Amino acid sequence: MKGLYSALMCSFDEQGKVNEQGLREIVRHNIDVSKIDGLYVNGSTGENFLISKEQKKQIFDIVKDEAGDEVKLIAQIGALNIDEAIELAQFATSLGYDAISAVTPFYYKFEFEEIKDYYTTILEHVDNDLIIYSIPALTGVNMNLEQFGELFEHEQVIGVKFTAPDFFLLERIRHAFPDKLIYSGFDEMLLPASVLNVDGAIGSTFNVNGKRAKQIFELAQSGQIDEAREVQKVTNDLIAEILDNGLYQTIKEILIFKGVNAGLCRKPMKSLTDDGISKAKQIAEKYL
Ligand code: HMN
Repeated sequence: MKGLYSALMCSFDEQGKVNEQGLREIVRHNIDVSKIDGLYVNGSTGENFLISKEQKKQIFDIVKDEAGDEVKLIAQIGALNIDEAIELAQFATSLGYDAISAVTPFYYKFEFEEIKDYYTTILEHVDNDLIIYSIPALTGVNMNLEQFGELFEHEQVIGVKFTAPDFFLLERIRHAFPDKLIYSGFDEMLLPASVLNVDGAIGSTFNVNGKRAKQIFELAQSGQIDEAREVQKVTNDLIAEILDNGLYQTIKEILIFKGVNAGLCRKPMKSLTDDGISKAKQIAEKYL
C-alpha cells in the first residue's frame, strides 16, 4: 500500500452528473501518463462532500471497473451520516477496494470519544483496512499523538492520511508507530514529509504532476536531497500558480488541455472565467 496516490478528480457535466467517459479518461491518465501507484477515490478532490450517496457508489464502481487491479485503490467513505459511511464502506469493499479511508467527523465539534466511536462502529461492519483521513484545516479536528495512538490500537486501522503542516506531530507519529502507514497530504510539503520517512503521499496535483511527485519522493528516499529540493521548487512554482487560479478547476482545465475529458466542478464551486481558462493553458504549457 506504499507509494504515491492521486486524490482522484471526477468529471461532472453541466447538470452536475458524473461523466462516466470523462472519469474513465482521468483514471487512465493517472495510470498511463502520471504512472501513479494508486488512486484515492471520493476524497476532497473528488468533490465528495458535494455529491449524493448514489453518485459516490457510481464513482467507486466506474473507477474499479476502469482501473481493475492495475493500481491500488483506496475508497474515502467518510460521511457525517454514519449509516451512509458504513454502506459505502461495505460497497467499496465488495468491489475489491484495497482499503477504505474515512475523514474525521466534522461540523459538530465532536469529542475524541465520539470520533473514536465513529471509527470503531464503521469497522464493526466492514472487513477491510482503514486509513484515518486527518485534515484539520478543513474539519477543525486536531488530534494529538496519544489520540492517534488510541485509534491505531484497532488492528484494522492501518494508517493515516496526514494533511497538516505540523512536522513536529508528523515526526512523533512516525517515531511512535513505525508499522503504521503515513501518507503525506500536502503536495507542496512532500519533500519535508518524505525526509521524515512517510510511506507515501496522496495529492490532488498528482493528477497532472504525478511524475515530479514521484521523483521528489524517490530522491528523498535515496538521500538525494539537493536534487529533490530542485524538483520540489518547480513543483511549488506550479502549485502556487494552480492555487492562485483556482485549485480543482485549474487541474481539470489542465487535464482538458492534455486531451482528458475532465469536465466541470460541482456547484457551488464556480467555473473558470475565459481568463482563468487561458491561464490554466499557460500553466500547462509552462510546466507540464
Ligand atoms: C483528497 O482528499 O482529495 C486529498 O487527499 C486532499 C489532498 O490532501 C489535497 N488537499 C486538498 O485539496 C484540501 C492536496 O493535494 C492539496 O490540494 C494540494 O497540496 C494543494 O494545496
